[in-house]
Amino acid sequence: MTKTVILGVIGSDAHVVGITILEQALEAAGFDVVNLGVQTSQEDFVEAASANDAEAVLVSSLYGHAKQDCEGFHQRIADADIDVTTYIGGNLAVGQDDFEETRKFFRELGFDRVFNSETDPEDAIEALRADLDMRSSESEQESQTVSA
Ligand code: B12
Repeated sequence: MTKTVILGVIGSDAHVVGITILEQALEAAGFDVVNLGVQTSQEDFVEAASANDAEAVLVSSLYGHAKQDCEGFHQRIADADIDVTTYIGGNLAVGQDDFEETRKFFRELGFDRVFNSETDPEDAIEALRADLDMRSSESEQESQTVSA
């Protein structure tokens, strides 16, 4: 069955090239992609996920303000009573910080996976295939190998 994923750049961020590449790669891999484009609010991500019965929400952020833009995002998802896998990727912090710290921060916010700006779209696709296929089987989920 085709899986629907929501894709967009959060906050006031206008960097469009990354999500365009991701959209093309995801579509080529057989996903139904709803690309919300740049400067997308938390509310729009949640509404689109709900309206399209999406399996996953992929948030992109390049301009260094992802931490502020994503505060409360998972509470909104919970309030909307939807069950989606959430990924975030891009240049998630200002400057060259320790990415493991950044990953930890966003995992604690509630994102299932956190990707840096070196991510090959195929890595995200592999992770999505693993996560979305395994939702019905927790034991399989534990054995999956992609690290993000
Ligand atoms: C082009 C560019 C711009 C263009 C954007 C044009 C457009 N409409 O897209 C313009 C000139 C408008 C611009 C503006 C700004 N920019 Co700019 N920009 C860039 C630049 C040079 C390239 C970005 C790009 O297109 N990369 C190519 C794509 C293919 O790669 P990508 O975006 O990284 O996406 C890939 C991965 O990150 C990953 N990915 C991205 N999102 C996600 C999400 C998920 C879920 C997953 C799995 C993966 C993933 O997969 C993508 C595909 O491979 C980068 C520097 C750089 N070399 O990256 C700076 C950069 C992103 N910009 C930066 C900044 C600071 C700004 C401004 C704030 C500058 C200013 N003071 O005005 C503004 C912000 C404006 C705004 N409102 O967004 C900084 C961000 C710094 C930070 N995070 O610490 C960077 C890193 C430059 C730098 N070294 O300082 N920018």
